[in-house]
Amino acid sequence: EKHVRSSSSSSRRYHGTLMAEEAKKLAAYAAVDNHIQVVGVGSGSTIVYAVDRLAERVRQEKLNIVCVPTSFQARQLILQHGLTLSDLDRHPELDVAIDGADEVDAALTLIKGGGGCLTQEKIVAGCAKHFIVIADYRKDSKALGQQWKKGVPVEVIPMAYVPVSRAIARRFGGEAVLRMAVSKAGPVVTDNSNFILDWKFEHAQNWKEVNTAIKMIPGVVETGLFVGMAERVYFGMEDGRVKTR
Ligand code: ABF
Repeated sequence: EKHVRSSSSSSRRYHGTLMAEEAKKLAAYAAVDNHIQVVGVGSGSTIVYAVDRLAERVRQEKLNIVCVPTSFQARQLILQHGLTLSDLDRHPELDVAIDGADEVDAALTLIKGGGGCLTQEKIVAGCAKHFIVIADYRKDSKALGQQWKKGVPVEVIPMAYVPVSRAIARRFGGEAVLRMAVSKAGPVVTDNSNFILDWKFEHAQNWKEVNTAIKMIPGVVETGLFVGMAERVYFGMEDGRVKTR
């Protein structure tokens, strides 16, 4: 009887414990879902300030943040700031990605990849619920090409850089030039072990179509045209204001 009683009371306790555990789990999940932010961290010189600010807020407000890098540089930044490093395996859905740009037009079409990290930047931005761009006033443009004169970066598989360069020029005009290292000792090699062509286009185009068409050329990994991805851009202005679009 004792055994039965104890078993029934232990089964009640067990049942109670289970309920409590479920309740704990509910509370924990709600907190994590509401408060852990998964943040994509872009590349370049502007993003350094964003990571400074993020790290400051993490310290001050004890924010629970996990960071997914877009490049080796971003990974180093995250680690140097003591932020939690993650990846798309563990966090394939990001709350927000923040990144710089080389040029932003009136429709929020971007040229990116001046730093050579366009492919991972586009992957991470594509996984984010919100993609936010940060730039100084020099990147603000009515139409692509008015401010950024170095062309659209295109990441290519090394063996294909000549045929891809020819195909782009033949089809869209202009010239697609292999990006060389500053030392001129050889081509720039991306984080993905590929080369970069800088396509110096001659006139404005339908960027959505051009982006799709270039991506279809065998050997092209990704283009630095970000069409319909940016949700908002913050420009730091010369007069100390912040302009958003
Ligand atoms: C990356 O860094 C790029 O795609 C872009 O080329 C560059 C912008 O750098 P910065 O913030 O230094 O102008 O975001």
